[in-house]
Amino acid sequence: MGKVAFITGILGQDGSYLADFLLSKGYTVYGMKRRLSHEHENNIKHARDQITLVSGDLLDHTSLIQCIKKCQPDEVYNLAAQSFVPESWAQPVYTGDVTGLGVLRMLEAIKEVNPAIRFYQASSSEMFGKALETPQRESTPFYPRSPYGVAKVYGHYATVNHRESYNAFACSGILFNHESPRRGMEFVTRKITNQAAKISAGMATQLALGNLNAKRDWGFALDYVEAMWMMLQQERPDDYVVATGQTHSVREFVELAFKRLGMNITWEGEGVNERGLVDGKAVVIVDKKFYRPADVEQLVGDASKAGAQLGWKQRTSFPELVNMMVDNDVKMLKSGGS
Ligand code: F7E
Repeated sequence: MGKVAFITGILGQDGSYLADFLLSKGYTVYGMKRRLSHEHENNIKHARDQITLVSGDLLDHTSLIQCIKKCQPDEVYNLAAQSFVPESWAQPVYTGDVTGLGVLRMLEAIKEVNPAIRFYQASSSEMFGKALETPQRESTPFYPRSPYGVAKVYGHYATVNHRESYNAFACSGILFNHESPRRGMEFVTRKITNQAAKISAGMATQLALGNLNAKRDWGFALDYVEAMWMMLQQERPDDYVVATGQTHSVREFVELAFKRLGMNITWEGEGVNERGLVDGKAVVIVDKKFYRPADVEQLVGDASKAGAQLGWKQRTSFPELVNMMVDNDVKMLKSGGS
């Protein structure tokens, strides 16, 4: 009989790709859904009839116990979180509760209902923050720079601690930024590709961004969900960095996205006065409101442990990722989406 997976955050980018991946492997897939006043099931609508959604919330321990009793999963993937870093300064306590303590609630629920369940925790490169070594690997000390990063460190150690205290099969995947056409519009990559597509179609004139110098190790989300699954198929639970090993600035991402649309950007000015010009017109501007109280300036991961032990490798290059996202947004606009 096929295995059963229970995914929190199934309506998000990673959850929906993981559901696709597990369905293709013959899994029965359950997803947790919070009660919201409006439906937002876009990312899974192509596979909606193959996924069972159950009501639950990482803030409600009882709901987690009920979900696990109902779904009886072999594997739990905890991908739900308040995951937008700037929002974590606006809602720091809520972020700590969902993104940090929520992990512990899930681990405790598993321990109570069925300790044999294998658990994956979505840890984040944001835990490295003001990175203490480059590239960052599993042994690199954490230095989070946002309430989100702080909460992720809590979730990470809750996972490690359940493994060490209760012998739980609990893994933490330290994933660097991973993007896709399903990425939320508020994250910088999708914001760029969507607005660039609109500018190219004459539906917008400018793209306003914050820190153009920030550098990230950007991979493709579908490649990364495979690593999550691989971690739970090992003999022993462990923690793994998943990354491409390359870093690019926001400015470079902007250049590549516009290039895909046939627009070459030249830059003038610096800091808040920096502008990206196309044919003498400023299409990219900097707006201070997108700066963060403390930013993570540069991240780049070393995924050699995941390569050696899981056999994981990145399939999609950085330019392929940018082009895929731009092409998707162009197509979406043409078909009447926004
Ligand atoms: O920002 C800079 C911004 O919001 C990337 C989440 O999935 O990955 C993600 O966190 C960089 C930052 O992602 C804008 O200052 C410039 O330095 O796309 P982002 P993130 O904060 O790296 C990690 C691994 C996670 O775990 C998180 O959940 O881009 N930036 N201008 C901007 N960022 C945004 N959002 N908007 C701008 O206008």
